[in-house]
Amino acid sequence: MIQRYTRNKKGRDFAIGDIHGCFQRLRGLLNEAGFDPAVDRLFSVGDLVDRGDDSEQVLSWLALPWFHAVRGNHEDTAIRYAAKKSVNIAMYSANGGDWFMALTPERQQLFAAAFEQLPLAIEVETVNGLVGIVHADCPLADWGEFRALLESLGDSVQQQDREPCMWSRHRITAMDRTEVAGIRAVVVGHTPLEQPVILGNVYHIDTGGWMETGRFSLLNLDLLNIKAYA
Ligand SMILES: [Mn+2]
Repeated sequence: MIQRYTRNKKGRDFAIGDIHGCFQRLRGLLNEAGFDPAVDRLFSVGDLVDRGDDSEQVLSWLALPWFHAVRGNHEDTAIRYAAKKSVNIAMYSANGGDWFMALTPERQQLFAAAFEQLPLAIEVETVNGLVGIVHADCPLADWGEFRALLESLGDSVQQQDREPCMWSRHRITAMDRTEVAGIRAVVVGHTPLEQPVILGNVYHIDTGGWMETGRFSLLNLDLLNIKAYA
């Protein structure tokens, strides 16, 4: 449920907002950013699929040694759909899930198995301390307590504890600037914004790179600076 990455002493670490099946665009911006797959690492805030044209490429991206992602609500929905748990079909379709529902059951299982490997949270050691990544929000006031919750409960983390990590919009809606204690910064996506928004030490970086008019934001985890890519 939580994965930790030790400091990258050879290259740079970046976080990217929601990709939503726009892997071709992502490839372009990585070239533009001079991303070096030999030494650099890219961390995704989740929501890898749905909406863009390249959702099926997610499996080959997840197999890359320099690409790591947390689980977004779209991956969560795919897992639930493949497991025949209750999913609001109309909403899933409206949110871009048609490609997934059109797959054969075998292919759905293949994607769901890959998504089930994705943790709810990632920790990255950086030059100035630990940075946490979660799709929607850190649901607790202290990152250490959040980590303890994820570690103690493992796969049996209850739905009421998992949901806010992947679905919550409370912090951004309320413009709540309360810092998450016990961590240098927390990086989230989930809510598309015109510009990245930093509330306390929580970086909201989904700038709708998957939208026609949106941009991708690439956050350097050491420097905590953000560059936008059209
Ligand atoms: Mn989302």
